[in-house]
Formats: sequence, structure tokens, C-alpha cells
Amino acid sequence: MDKRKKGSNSTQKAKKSKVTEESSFDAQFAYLKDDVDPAPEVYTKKPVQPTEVKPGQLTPKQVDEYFDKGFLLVKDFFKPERLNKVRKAVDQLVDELVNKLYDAGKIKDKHADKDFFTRLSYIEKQFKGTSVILHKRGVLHDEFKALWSDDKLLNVVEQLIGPDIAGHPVWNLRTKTPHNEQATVPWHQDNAYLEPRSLEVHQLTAWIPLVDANMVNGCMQLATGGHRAGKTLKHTCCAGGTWYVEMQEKDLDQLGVDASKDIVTCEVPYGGVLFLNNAIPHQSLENLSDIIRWSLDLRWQRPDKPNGFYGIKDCVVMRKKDDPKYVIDWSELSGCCRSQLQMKKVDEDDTDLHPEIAGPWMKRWDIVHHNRHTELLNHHKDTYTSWHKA
Ligand SMILES: O=C(O)CCC(=O)C(=O)O
Ligand SMILES: [Fe+2]
Repeated sequence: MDKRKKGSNSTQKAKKSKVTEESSFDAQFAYLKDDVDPAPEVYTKKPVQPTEVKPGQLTPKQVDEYFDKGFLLVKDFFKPERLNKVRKAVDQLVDELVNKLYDAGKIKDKHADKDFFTRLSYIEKQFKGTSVILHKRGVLHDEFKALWSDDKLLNVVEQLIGPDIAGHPVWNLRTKTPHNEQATVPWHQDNAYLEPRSLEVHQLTAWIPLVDANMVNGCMQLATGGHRAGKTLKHTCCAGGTWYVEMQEKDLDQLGVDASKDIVTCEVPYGGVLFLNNAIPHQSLENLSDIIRWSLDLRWQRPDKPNGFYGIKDCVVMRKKDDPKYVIDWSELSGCCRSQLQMKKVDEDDTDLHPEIAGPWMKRWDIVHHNRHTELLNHHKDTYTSWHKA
């Protein structure tokens, strides 16, 4: 065998193994293209209501409204002092990241004199993508844990999903700096970020702004009643220069929604909570103000159903009907990036300061538009992928 032939043989082999790797990578996600049957009752049937009266509980009318519309706004749920602690935690996380960027030589000015409402924007101006990095880091501060498992909040969760409660691993600190495409989330159903079978379990989100969220700084819009069909519409990937999947507003009629009258713009004052389910279409508006529209989205579901998060992370049990003294074991959440996806994670620091996000939801839908986030999915599939939550 002459050298050239040998060379071409090994090139062929390399090509073949590349093809095999690619098809096995794709094969892992083939199941994401499967349809599941509509599950309207998951979203419209309220659980047996608790008999005990507890702080924070919704009125029966509010519970009915949630199941009828697919969302519910409760103003003045938290006292400002309660959320001020969460703001402080955010300040700490910003400070940590600023120091990291400074030490890495990415920024020259730490803007330590700026406040909760503006500091991240100043940093973003020096190092584009800082707000995405903060979102992506997903540091679960103790104050976030305390809010997520807040008794008053869980008393509402109990009314909406039942007495056995688990925190869903997809939670987010939204770092919505002004005029930032990366934080403007287009129309979607949360189910679209998960495995198709997530349609079969009611996942409840509490969307908690850390400022007065309004039309100017980018509050949410929701399509009233869009959950009643119990379907996840076709989404595409990815919107503009972001990692978000999107559905078309014009397709809302497939869910029985009349876009001309059923879309609600939901301003939420500081202290308020917007509850929504995982089948309700929603989007967030652009932030046209000069402050950061901070918010947290926290989720729960019943623990005995799969969470639809690709085997990446489990839920964290927060309440057990039969064990009123149950204490949360937060280490349940730390099991990250498990074998199913055969991920090899590289040195944290290497990817930590990169403002790109990729995740398995990109494999669920047709990628009709490529950008630096979808590139991450393709380039690193045989080394690592910085899988992330939506
Ligand atoms: O906060 C936002 O801008 C979007 C939030 C969202 O889509 C969610 O909480 O599910
Ligand atoms: Fe969402």
C-alpha cells in the first residue's frame, strides 16, 4: 500500500468516525422530535385544595382564575423588605462577577459606586455579554434558595400543584439590561425548552421581578387561555442573536387564542408575583428604560413525574405531604451534567466568561437561524457543550 493510499484510507476512517460521532450525537436527541398527545386536563384541573388555612394562600376565586387563564398576578405578595434581601444577593453576585472580569483583564473600571439598577449596564458597556454571563452562571445564592422555598410561596404552590412539591431545576436570574436583545424573550411556551413529555406534568412558575416591571422596562405579555388546548406548538431556533426558541404569534389561533383580544400585557409592581404554567404562551418586551429589569423565575412540579430536563438535573424536593417536618436537601440540585448526554465538561474558567449559551432544546426544534449560540452547539459537540437552562 503506498503512502497516499494509506493517507486517504485513514482520512476515510477519520471521516467515517466523525460521521458516526455526529449521527450518534443526533441519535441521542431523535426522541425530541416525537409528538406527545395533548394533555389539556394537566393544565385545567385544580388539585384537591388544602383544608388548613395558611399564610399567603390564594382565594378560591384566584385559584380558579389561574386554571382558567393559565396565569395569575398577585400584587403585594411580598413586602419590599423581603425582596430587598434578594436585591442584596444580586448585588453580591454582580460584584463577584465584576471582580472576576477585572482580574481576567476584561474590564478596567469596576463601577463600584453604581447601584443595583445600573451597575451591570455600565459593566456591559465595557464587556459586551456580561449580563448573559451572569444569567448563565446560575449561582444559586442562599437568598434565592430561601425565596424559592419561602413558606408563603409554597402555600400557594400547594394550592396549584398539590401537597407534594419539588423545585424544578430550571430557574433563572434575568439580567435584563436596557436595550439588550439577549434579554428580550420572544413568544414561547416553557415546555418548548424541555423534553416533549414535560407537557404531561403541570410545572408552575413564579415570575418575581426585583423592580416595578412595566411596559417600558420589559414586563411580560401572556396569551390568555393558551394552555387550555394542552399542546406545545411548533417552535423554531434561534431568535435573532439569542439562544431562545420562538413560536409565531400568528400560530396562537392553533391554541384557540385570539391574538387581537387575548394577549395581556402584565405589569408587575415590586412585591408582586406572576404565576404561570408551562403551556401558556408568553414573551417579554424590550427594556426601553434606563434601569435593569431584574427578575427571578422559579419553578415547581409534583416530584413523581419526570421533569423533562434531559437527565441533566433532578428536581429538589421541597415539601412532602406525609412528612411535615421534612428538611430540604439542596445537594439534590447539584447533580449536574450527568452521563446521558455524554458530556465532558472542560475547565470551568475557560467557558465561564463566554457569553454563549447552548442547550439540548436546540436539538428539539428546527434550527432556522444560526448565530454564535447555535455555533457553540455544533462546534463543541464532541468535546463539550455548555449545556444550560433556558
Ligand atoms: O423574564 C423574562 O424576560 C422572561 C421570563 C420567562 O420567559 C419565564 O419566566 O418563563
Ligand atoms: Fe418562559
